[in-house]
Amino acid sequence: MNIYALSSGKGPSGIAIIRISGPDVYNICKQITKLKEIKSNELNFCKFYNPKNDNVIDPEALLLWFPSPNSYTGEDLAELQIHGSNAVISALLGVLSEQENCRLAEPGEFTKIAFQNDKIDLLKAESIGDLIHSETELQRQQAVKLVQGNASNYYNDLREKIIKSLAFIEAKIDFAEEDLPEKVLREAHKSIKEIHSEILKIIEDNKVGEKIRDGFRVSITGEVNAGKSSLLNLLSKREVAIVSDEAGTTRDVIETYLNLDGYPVILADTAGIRESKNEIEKKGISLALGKSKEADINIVMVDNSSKKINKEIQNMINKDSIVLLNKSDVSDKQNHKFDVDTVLASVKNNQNIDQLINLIKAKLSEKFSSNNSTIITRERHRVKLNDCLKEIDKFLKKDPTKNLELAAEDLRMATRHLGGIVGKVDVEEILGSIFKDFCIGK
Ligand SMILES: Nc1nc2c(ncn2[C@@H]2O[C@H](COP(=O)(O)OP(=O)(O)OP(=O)(O)O)[C@@H](O)[C@H]2O)c(=O)[nH]1
Ligand SMILES: [Mg+2]
Repeated sequence: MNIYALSSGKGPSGIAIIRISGPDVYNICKQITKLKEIKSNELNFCKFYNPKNDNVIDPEALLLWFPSPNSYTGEDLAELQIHGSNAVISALLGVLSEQENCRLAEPGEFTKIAFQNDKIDLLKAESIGDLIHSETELQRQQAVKLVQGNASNYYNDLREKIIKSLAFIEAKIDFAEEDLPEKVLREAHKSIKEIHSEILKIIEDNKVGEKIRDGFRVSITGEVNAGKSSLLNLLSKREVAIVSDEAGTTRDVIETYLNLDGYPVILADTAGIRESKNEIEKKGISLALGKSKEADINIVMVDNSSKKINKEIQNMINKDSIVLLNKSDVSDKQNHKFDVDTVLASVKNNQNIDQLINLIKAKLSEKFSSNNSTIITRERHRVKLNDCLKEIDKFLKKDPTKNLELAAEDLRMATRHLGGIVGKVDVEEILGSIFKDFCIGK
């Protein structure tokens, strides 16, 4: 079967790219271009036709032809560069749909075939997905590192180290009579112990990779009427939340995803904290307190002119908070002191908000700094690493010179879990979940 899809974004655009992959791509391309010969790995200047009636679909186009196995999918693959209008795109897609053994690709199918043909491993497939979906600079940088295969090499190396130790133990089992010194077993044990602490180090990372992929959680809490919703609207550059001088306007948690100067952030506006008898408002306040606890950074907002700050608000302030004393346009002398980062600002006049953004960024990068060259970007990797650790734990609890069969089985399981991250085993179950998030044409 041959598959085709629009690989560039939806038109209209200057150029659109349609990809075709499969065993009959060469013939299909000959039919629709009428070229006598198609040169591989270079640009073929051509016209695209509807072979049924010889109508020209695009009079000036380019064809790139990558014969198997040196293509993205590992199959024969062509990239058709055409004028990017909706009409040209749909006419050419229509012609392709009429070719024999040719159907529209499913989301991520080109990458899935690349994986199945051993062109890429699972980590790379996932990271290509991340690169396509990256919205902020930090996400792009993280995806680029993964696409370049640093993490794959790292996991493969670890796995090979375990396999080496496993080989010694198996040798001892198979050649029990022969003279294989016990020292070898102890060394294998030692090497596995080192791997154990390495994996522990990767896991204890404050989930920075996942945060960069999914967004850091920042909450805005504090006094009623302090300007919390105004801040949400200012940072997200649109009217997300209702702003009013009536105290207690916001009740629900309002979340918005934004790119804060390269940092992906899920920003939550919440109900102001005060004594209230209203059941709905009380619920909102309880949600607000919950958000402040689960946030990576909590912006506690207070009106700088406030005489006294509510106890409950004071209790929220900790090392993960930034206090924002708002409405400096009304009173420009700082009226309250705190022993955490504090910014005196005016949301209304957009004054000192850049200082707030810089503080958020500094705090995030401090809290989530990681010396690890390998970062975990998905829960799937974390689960596999934890499973691997469990097996290694079992192994390390055993006497290095006894129960060798059982010890070898622990290590075999450990390599399986580690291999699962890059896709060496247990592949089928995870395939679907990875590729379904891709776009069609990739
Ligand atoms: N003078 C001044 N007024 C502001 C500033 N920021 C917000 N306001 C005003 O303060 C009032 C309350 O703003 P909101 O953004 O609704 O405050 P809130 O904290 O979300 O209020 P609740 O949802 O009721 O808790 C509105 O009238 C805003 O226009 C500021 O920097 N200076
Ligand atoms: Mg509000």
